[in-house]
Amino acid sequence: MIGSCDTWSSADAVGTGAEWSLRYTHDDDFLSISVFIPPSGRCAEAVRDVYAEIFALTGWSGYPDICRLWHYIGDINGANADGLETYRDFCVGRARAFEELRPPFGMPAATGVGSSGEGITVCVLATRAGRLTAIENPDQVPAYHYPTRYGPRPPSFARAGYLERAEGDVLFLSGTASIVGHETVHVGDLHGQLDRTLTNIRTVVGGPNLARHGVDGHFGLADFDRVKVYVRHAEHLPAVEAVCRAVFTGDPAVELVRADLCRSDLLVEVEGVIAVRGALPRVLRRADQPDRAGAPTLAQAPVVSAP
Ligand code: 3EB
Repeated sequence: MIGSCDTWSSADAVGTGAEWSLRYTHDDDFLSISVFIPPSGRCAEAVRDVYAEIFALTGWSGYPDICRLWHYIGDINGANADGLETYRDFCVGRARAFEELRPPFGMPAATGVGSSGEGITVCVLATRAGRLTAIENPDQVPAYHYPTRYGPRPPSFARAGYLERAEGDVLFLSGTASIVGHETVHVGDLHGQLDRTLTNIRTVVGGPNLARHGVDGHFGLADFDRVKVYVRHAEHLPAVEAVCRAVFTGDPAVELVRADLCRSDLLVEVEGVIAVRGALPRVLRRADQPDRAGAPTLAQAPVVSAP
């Protein structure tokens, strides 16, 4: 990934700080954390340690539920010093952290994509604002049960997270790709992958699936307020943009990013946010989308950017 940066702003008073290797900022309801893991021949242990710090900070600072994680991984499909793919090495460390430390919120919604820089940047959004439910997709094996042919330890994430809160619920959709069961489908076929990705998204956010998870709600592609699309090959960007702008009709900010993806056969991955009753948390509004026209932003969180 290159040239992309999420700026999270808040109209509330924010606090900022640093603890161990973490930098963080928070308002009343949300805590955002970013951390950079420098490049090395093997990353699993450093990833495990950073996750231990993240779980410790979210726990004792009183924002216990991690509603969203983003991982920007340099040389994601390259090999580490042992010949293991960087993404698989990363998954080993992350799985160890979840096993050893057993966080209270279950699996979080996440994205894991390549970065054009070196090392790994992890961005976290945690909350104390409501009740968080992990959502799976019945057409996909839960990522944490993927078989070992995709790596020694499986990825640790849920397909979505549903946050019920007084101001309005928020659905955080994880990075979603053309995977059925645990297998990549439509290998080498951009439009096939995009169609399957959109089908997976409809299934995850649809009423029957949410009801299965005890969540009252039913959504479609038109309900998304934020959409980000990661595209492996730059020449695919125009076609992917045309399809996405046609189906995400809720006038969200559809952002497209060129990025490598965690399986070398994946061509496209889509993530997003649905804010029920328009209640997008302030930390998820873009700097150019203030919640009241003309209202100044009192304080701005540190920019979280992928290298
Ligand atoms: C997949 O479904 C596609 O490792 O955190 C999507 C979202 C993917 C998050 C992660 C990976 C991750 O397996 C890849």
